[in-house]
Amino acid sequence: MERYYQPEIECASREQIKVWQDERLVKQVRHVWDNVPYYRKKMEEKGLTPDDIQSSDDLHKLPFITKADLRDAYPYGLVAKPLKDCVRIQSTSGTTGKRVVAFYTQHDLDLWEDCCARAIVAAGGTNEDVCQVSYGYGLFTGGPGLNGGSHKVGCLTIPTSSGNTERQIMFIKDLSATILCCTPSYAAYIGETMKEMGLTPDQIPLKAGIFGAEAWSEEMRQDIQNTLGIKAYDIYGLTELSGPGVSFECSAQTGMHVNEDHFIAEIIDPETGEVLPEGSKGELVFTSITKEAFPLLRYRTRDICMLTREKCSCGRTHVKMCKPMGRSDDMLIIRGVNVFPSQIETVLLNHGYPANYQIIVDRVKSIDTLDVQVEMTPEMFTDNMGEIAKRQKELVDGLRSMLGLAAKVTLVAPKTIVRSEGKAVRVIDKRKI
Ligand code: DLL
Repeated sequence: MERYYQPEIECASREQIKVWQDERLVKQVRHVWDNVPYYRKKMEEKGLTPDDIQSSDDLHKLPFITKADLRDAYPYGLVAKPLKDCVRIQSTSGTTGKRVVAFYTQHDLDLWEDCCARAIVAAGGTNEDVCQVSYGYGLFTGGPGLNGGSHKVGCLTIPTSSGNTERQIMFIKDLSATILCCTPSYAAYIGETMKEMGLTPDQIPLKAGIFGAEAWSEEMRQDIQNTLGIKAYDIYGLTELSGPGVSFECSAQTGMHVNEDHFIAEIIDPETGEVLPEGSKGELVFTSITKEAFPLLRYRTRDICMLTREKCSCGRTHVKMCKPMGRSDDMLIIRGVNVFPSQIETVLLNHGYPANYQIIVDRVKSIDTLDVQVEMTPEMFTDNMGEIAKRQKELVDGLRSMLGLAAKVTLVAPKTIVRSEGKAVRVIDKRKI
């Protein structure tokens, strides 16, 4: 039986959701107009006043906010509440440019934790569960978000944070953790380490995992589910909008319900900014309609995605987004061809390889090169050169038919590729250096 954390909201009628969105958007636009000069200026530049926004049907009139705006306004330029009312900051793990710093009032934290609690309950969590949170704690939103959600559900919460993998496994076993929250790449690493320790899925008490913060394929989901003997649920979010819990997966495991009472989702054409009809693939844009301290209107996420309002078997009524198909800014353009790392991952996993790989892009004599290094599992390891060459060719062929591009594939020995405890770094683009 499907369980919900806030059934009256999660299963509300579409009409009710529209009423909430209309009222809250109008209020939010007034709030930023009154309190954020940066927003007021952007709206004035478009000739808009709050009176132009009467309902969510007028959303498309508002200007977009981009990461560049966040940098321009860094650090306090988009804060909509006096700092004395703000109680927390979180920040992105971004390695390039200025970090994004997001602000929260106590009320914002409370709503964020509700969103994470919905995700945990959708994954089958109750107050009988032991929930191990192995996302990083600190500035990264993963640890604090799921930690708060786990408390709200009443789970016994183990705040391990990421790293120290053997200790993670010791806690899972000794304290009988039933739910694991971490990045999918770290879940795969924990699974691999358990296997090496001789543990089989039936000896591991876990029953569910809530994995997100990075792109992961369906094939990787199957792999993790099999190694850990669990059901693996996706969760999505970004620091700018609070963190994990903007959307989450239910028992159907076919996309993530957006918490539409807090966020309005749109899909736009990333080139023209035009809003696309339901079912189209494009850039995901979110408007936060309940946040007090750091409200963002029409924030361009750069994530490429699709939305569907098809009826879901779980009974939830909120719109579903598919797994993000990569980021428009993570897309590699190799010899003019658009390549998403997730496409390469799909080919590798379909051929039975683990998700331990690295993509190295370079430019030699003005020609782009794509080199994919893939780890063999201990079972498939061989030093027979003929066999290795044959397998490499199979992958080259697979990549050519997926991408329409010639790649070089190098099979490497087990354990050669560095494991990730947080978000995995899959791509090294030497062309930018
Ligand atoms: O990654 C928040 C989070 C923490 C989500 C824990 C889920 C679990 P940022 O570090 O700001 O926030 O990164 C946000 O990560 O725009 C996506 O590109 C990517 N991302 C997040 N969740 C998923 C997911 C957190 N489930 C950026 N699938 C987003 C694919 C994801 N990509």
